[in-house]
Amino acid sequence: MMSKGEIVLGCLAPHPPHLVYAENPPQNEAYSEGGWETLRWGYARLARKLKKIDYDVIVIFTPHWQTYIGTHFLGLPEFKSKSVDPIFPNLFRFNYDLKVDVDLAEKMREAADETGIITKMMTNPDFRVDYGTITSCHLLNPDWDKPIVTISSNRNTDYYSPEVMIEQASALGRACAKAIEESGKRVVLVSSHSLSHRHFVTESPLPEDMSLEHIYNHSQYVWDMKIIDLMRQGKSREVIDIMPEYTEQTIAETEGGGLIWMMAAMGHPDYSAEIYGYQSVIGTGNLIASWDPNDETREYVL
Ligand code: 2X7
Ligand code: FE2
Repeated sequence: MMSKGEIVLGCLAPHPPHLVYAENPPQNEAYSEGGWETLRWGYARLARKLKKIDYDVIVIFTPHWQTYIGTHFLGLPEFKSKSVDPIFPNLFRFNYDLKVDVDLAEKMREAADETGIITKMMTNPDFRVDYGTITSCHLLNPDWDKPIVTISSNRNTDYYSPEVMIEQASALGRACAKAIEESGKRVVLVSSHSLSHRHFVTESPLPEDMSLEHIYNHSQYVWDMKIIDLMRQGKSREVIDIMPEYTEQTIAETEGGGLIWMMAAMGHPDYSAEIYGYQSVIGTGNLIASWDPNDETREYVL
């Protein structure tokens, strides 16, 4: 009998395109002099941990693939194109060629459908994968040697309320966890987003000029620290409970449902999150963190 599949790690992986720009990978057309090292070095450390973990596929939830009717899943074995950030085309024009685990995507779609969630597979070969998926996946696994599945963000917060988002994204998380278990695969979950999200509306002449980078305001910083403190203490349920107020006060990118989805899929961990770094990008708050269900490999990073 096939052994049960499992979630081997959950990652909170912010996706400012600035971080890819700062790395100067060959896939990106723009050129930079660096920047945002606290986040990039944190990502590099988490990427090294991932290299030591035995896993089959990365499943990533992104707020930059926004769907208004249901939840969509990448549904073709390969997507190849150029992803251009609509706000920062000066920083991010990334040539990607990525592989999808369609079998797992279909299983997750079916499990979600069984619980009454509206779902769809994305089977348009010309579909352009969003920069959230590409940025988080590139920084976690620059070798791109694992298949991925991207899950869209159904706009429950905008359309209904933050409370409805908690209900819907949690149901989706539980359905994905069930499908993963039945698949027999070892899966890394990724919730791709920043925390607080008020940001500057003008860009400095040199985007990577770190003398101009700082959090947008102090309240935003205090809220982010509150969330990080709860994560350190293993209080993931409390993080979800205060999320409606947090999201409203800081316009946080948690509104997309990614963290809610991941915490529900992982059964709301009561162990400490591993913290890899926190830094502002054009004034937004960005945290890299992971949840390692394995007591033997879980680390106290920062
Ligand atoms: O999508 C983003 C983001 N979440 C944060 C900062 C800057 C740009 O893009
Ligand atoms: Fe974003």
